[in-house]
Amino acid sequence: MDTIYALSSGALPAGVGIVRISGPESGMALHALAGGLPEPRRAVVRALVDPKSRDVIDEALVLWMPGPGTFTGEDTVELHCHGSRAVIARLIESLAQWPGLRMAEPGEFARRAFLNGRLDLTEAEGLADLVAAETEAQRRQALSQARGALAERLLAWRETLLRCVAEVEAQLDFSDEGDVGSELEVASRLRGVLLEVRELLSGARLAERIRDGFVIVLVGAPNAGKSTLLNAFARRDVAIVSAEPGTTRDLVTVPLELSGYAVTLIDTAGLRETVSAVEAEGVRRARLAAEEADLVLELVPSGQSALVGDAPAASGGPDRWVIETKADLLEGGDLLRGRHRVSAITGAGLRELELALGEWLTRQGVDGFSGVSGAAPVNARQREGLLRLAERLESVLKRGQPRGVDELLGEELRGCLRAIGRVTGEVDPESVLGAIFGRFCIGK
Ligand SMILES: Nc1nc2c(ncn2[C@@H]2O[C@H](COP(=O)(O)OP(=O)(O)O)[C@@H](O)[C@H]2O)c(=O)[nH]1
Ligand SMILES: [Mg+2]
Repeated sequence: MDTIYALSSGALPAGVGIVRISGPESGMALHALAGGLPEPRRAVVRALVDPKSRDVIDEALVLWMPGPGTFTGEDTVELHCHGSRAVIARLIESLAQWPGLRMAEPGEFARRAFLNGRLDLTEAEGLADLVAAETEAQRRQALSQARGALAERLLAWRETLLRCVAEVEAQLDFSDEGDVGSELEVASRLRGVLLEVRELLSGARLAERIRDGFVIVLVGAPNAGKSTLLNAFARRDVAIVSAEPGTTRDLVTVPLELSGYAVTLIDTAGLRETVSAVEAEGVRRARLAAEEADLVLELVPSGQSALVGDAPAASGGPDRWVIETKADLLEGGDLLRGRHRVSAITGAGLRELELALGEWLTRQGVDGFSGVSGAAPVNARQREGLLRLAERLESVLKRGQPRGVDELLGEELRGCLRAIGRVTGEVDPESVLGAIFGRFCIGK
């Protein structure tokens, strides 16, 4: 096993630059650089000396952490140097000369942690999400995932299934006839697991929205002021604004943060009949985006009636709000209940709309979280894995008339265990690991 090293802290220059070393040679490397090994897990200040030239590279805070109780499970060293490009370059150059040492690949520290059983795949994904987190809700969710919220549930299900397998095998060994009592017992345990899997799956959509952003789509007639409102929220000129109707054709997407939640705001082509093939495609995309959104804002110039009106949202479809635009052009006029009125020119109503959106997001988050206890699947891989597990459990439970414990039942239970193993990474093709760990940065 190679010993790997990398700059694990951020862009240089910085106050501190942390170089991490992991693997069997890390103790030797530290010994050579710092003139000895300090007491394990105690921060000490040492001059780091290039073993060949005897040049002092830097004075650093040094940590020696022998495995296996480390992040990677291997012997690990951390060198907290002055965060200058020259210091880090010189240190890296020095480490590169050591036989058995090489620069780490992206995600290689985390990959070793996974291979050494320090993390399962869901915890590793949580860690990648935590490093990438930009909003408060993302941070909370990623941290809970990295600390094993989902992993714990998977482990508990695995134990239950293993107990069922043991029970089935014991029955097969000791009796010739299928034991119906044991089969019923196994079925009741499986039902318990299935209930929990379904409960977690019910939180999947919200968890994925928290991770990837809630989708809010602006729709309305041409010239309603959609692109102007998008720009106002983005606080920069993202979409082209023009008095010419039919200007926006493609979807224009802006990532935002509102009330601690990640949001993707999408501007669309104005909805109208058109002879232009390009614009018609834009209208098609607009309708599609609105169908898949979490919230649709229908923009209507103040004083005009809405396209779809203020009809309640179709059940299961996205929420729909009517936003009256260009309030500055209207004198007086009552605002219908439940509507918002804004002017992108004067800024009137924008702050209120933003607050209302924040409240809506918070409601989604709070409602969705109750009952899920932060263990929901947070990405498509996890969701599909749990769906497959639920299907397998359902098919075992659908055996129809109890026919007693038999070989087939044991096989089916093993199928369920494999489905769990695929989520935790116990059973996994190399390509999945590559895709997951390749997403990490170097040094993680
Ligand atoms: N007076 C006024 N004009 C606006 C406002 N918002 C947009 N407009 C104008 O309405 C026209 C169409 O705006 P645009 O954002 O391109 O509409 P879209 O077709 O819905 O994207 C442009 O000339 C804008 O300057 C507003 O709040 N007040
Ligand atoms: Mg537009």
